Amino acid sequence: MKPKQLSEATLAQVRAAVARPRYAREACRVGWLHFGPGAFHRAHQSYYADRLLEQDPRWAISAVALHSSAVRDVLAPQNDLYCLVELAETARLRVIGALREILVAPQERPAVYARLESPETRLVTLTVTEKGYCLDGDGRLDLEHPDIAHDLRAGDAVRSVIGFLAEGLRRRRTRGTAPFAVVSCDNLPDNGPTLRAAVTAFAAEHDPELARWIEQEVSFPRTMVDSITPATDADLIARVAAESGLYDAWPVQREQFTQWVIEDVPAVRVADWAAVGVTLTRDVTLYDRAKLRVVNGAHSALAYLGLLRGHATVAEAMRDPQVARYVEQLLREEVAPGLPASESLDIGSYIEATLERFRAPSVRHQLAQIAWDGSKKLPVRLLPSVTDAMTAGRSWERLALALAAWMRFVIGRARAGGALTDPHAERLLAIGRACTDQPQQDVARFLGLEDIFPPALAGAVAFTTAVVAAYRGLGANGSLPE
Ligand code: CS2
Repeated sequence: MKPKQLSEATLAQVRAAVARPRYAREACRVGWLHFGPGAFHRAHQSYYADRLLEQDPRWAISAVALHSSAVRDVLAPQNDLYCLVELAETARLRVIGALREILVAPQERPAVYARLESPETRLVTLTVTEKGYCLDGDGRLDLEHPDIAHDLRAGDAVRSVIGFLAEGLRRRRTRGTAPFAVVSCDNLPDNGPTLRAAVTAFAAEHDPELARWIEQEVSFPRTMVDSITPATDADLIARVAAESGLYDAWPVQREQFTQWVIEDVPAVRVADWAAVGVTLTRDVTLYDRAKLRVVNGAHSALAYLGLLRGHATVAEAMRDPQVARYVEQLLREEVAPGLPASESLDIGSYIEATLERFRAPSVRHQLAQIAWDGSKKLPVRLLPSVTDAMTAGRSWERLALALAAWMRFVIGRARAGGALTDPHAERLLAIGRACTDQPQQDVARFLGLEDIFPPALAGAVAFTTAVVAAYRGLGANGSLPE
């Protein structure tokens, strides 16, 4: 018999081992607006909100989906309740009650603006992935990006998160309402300042006064977010039904480890973050760099190399001794020397802990999921380590190998006639099809993509030579040079 579906009405029937909201949901108020209610948000920021709500009813979340209505539609019969599975040898299940509503922006703009304007909204967070920021190759707002070009002419009928933030802030300023803090939770270096610059640039196109106000009055703290969140699959749905006794149509899962570091500015000191395990600190840059280069850099390297070698998950790739050795050397010898020594973060231990997380057999993290959007990920995860190594005259063969593995991966997809999830998919697949296994020419085709490889780097002979050598050594099936 199919179990009953999770909802307010059935919540009391969930098995005792499953944690559930220890607060009255109906008494909670929305103080937090979030753009992008994907799995990462539901496994990370919503979990922290759920814990904040145990002591403070102001932190229920209104979540805004920018494009698809899928999350809203699936969670509606569940009153926006869903199960979070914390993966470990013995998994822990928790019903999260922090989502108060899910709005689908193109259909519900007035409701989105009402939340953006409300004085009760003190915090706006984002998980819209790298591409959601509509940046150019230099990390600045791309005014020619189709969504931005559209939004600049759209009045308040915008579709990008940048457009919503600028219009929401304009309305608050007009009404004399204090601004909210805007917290980017995406894997971008200097995510706060980058977002501030993008929103300010957008506003400046119509209203330089507004741009100045945003620049001076609105806080965009930097953050570092970390928790490995494999996509939901049928196994997870079945597991939740079996272990909770209720059917959840869209549960989420993540490793047990979770971290959130936010830059300590007055505008975020509105909640008791310490009580729920969130770190506020003056200097996030250190954590942010280490996270992007170590965790995300290694992930992307593992994804492309692992897929070429026929592996499906991170843990499986880590059981391949050659891959495991490669990643460890990549991190210890080529990435770590580019990170500043610090008393608050020991890079050696950080690397050790990261590799341990990658090895965890309970976390089935698909390499194909990490391989998405390579054109947006490589420039922030791997190229900064390359530039540092080149400047310091250190070797960076393994970083070059990761870039070459990405090229081989794209070529493989193109030849197989397969799809590629990437904002530059069409251009990449065309390049992949044009490649003829001549290392010099193949690599040159990729390095010509200025959005990914800054011309100053791609034009450096030392850079090209190293990537060509790595590409030649790698082979089409990811065989590693001894
Ligand atoms: C991963 C990240 O999919 C990816 O590109 O590298 O989602 C990674 O799992 C998280 O950033 C970990 O915090």
